[in-house]
Amino acid sequence: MQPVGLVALRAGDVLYEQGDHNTDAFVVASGEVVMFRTEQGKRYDCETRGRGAVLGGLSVLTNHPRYVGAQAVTDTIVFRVAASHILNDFDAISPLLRACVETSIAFNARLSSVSSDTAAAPPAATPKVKNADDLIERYKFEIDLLRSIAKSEFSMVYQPIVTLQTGDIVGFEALMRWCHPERGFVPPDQFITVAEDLGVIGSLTEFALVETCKTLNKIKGTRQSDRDFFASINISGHDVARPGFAAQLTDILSRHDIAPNLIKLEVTETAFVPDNEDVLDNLHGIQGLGCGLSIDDFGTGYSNLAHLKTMPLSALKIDRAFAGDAHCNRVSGSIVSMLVGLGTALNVDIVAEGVETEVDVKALSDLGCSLAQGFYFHRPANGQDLLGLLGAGPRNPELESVA
Ligand code: G
Ligand code: G
Ligand code: MN
Repeated sequence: MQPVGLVALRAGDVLYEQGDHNTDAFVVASGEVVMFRTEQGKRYDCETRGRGAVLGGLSVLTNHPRYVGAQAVTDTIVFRVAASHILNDFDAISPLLRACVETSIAFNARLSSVSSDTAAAPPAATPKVKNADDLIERYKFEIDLLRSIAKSEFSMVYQPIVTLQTGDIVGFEALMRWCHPERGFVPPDQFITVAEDLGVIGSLTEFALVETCKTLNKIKGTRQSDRDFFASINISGHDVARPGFAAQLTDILSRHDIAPNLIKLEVTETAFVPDNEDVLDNLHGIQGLGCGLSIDDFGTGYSNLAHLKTMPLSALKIDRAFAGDAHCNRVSGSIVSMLVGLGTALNVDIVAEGVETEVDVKALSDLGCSLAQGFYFHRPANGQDLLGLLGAGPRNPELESVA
């Protein structure tokens, strides 16, 4: 079952009854719901809740049957949010905040038991949800993302990676694009983390791997098949931590008949902490298979340099925060120069990202960088345009539709 869904209620529909099992909570998107409880066969209406209110959250957090029932007063739309989704989020918040919530729940429970002893409990105030719009926007985004994953509304573009000195293309980075029918283009920075939170990043990673393999096969079918270009694919820290990821990668490459040494996987340094068995198994699996491993945006996270000793690395990608102003900023220049030295010592490639001008090219080659990527050379291109850039039309157009 998907972690988030939409439920449309007609006026009078009961969403859940007091005592029901609590598999979900709900967020009101529009309309109005009355909370009611039943005692000795008599119904008591408590309060009504509107847009942005959370229903059923307390029983999810306490793992208690529904304390009260919920019924639509008008035609109402609610987001259904799986209990497991809420409990995962709850586990991820700071222990202090979690303790505050748990204390409030316990306090609330004590208050209820006191007030049910005294005959006339004062009516509870309707809670005001300050960030209702944010909450609703977030759930709409999650639903759109899940629907787009189901419908495969994603594509890949490819940005060439070149030899800095000559501009010759040696490989490319695969970048995901989400073009939603109503939202338009949504940047990966926005949807990748949400896909990670929802636990569906694996489907997107699989899509990136499969599409890139298909593109490599199209390149194989061109005249310049004597030259191999590598593909650098972004994966998430969640992928590296998922048991069986290396086996899945092996399977995809063998199904598409792709030599593993043509694939480099890019992981950001913060996600790249080999601190548990599954991560280590995957890293060694990837290394054993013969794929490269690059650290993305190097220098921007909290690198534990000790990890460099143990990790099977093939490249460090210098974040554009440094590469882009190495020509005019002494600190950035020193950092690039230090990273080039580190690359030589570790025997790994150094790729400068975000190269936009000729001045950048000159500064970075003076500092000893050998590979680069950026708008100065090429913008990300779709698969067809990439084939053109690699300097070869299809050897046989029919081969292309086979690939
Ligand atoms: O579905 P869930 O059990 O999470 O819903 C609990 C909500 O109902 C909470 O907001 C809680 O404060 C409220 N609630 C629980 N018992 C009562 C009650 O006796 N009276 C009122 N007014 N609200 C209640
Ligand atoms: O496409 P753009 O350059 O805006 O990408 C920004 C960042 O989004 C990339 O640096 C990368 O970290 C992330 N990203 C892009 N495509 C993918 C992808 O297919 N998978 C993952 N996990 N991250 C991606
Ligand atoms: Mn990257």
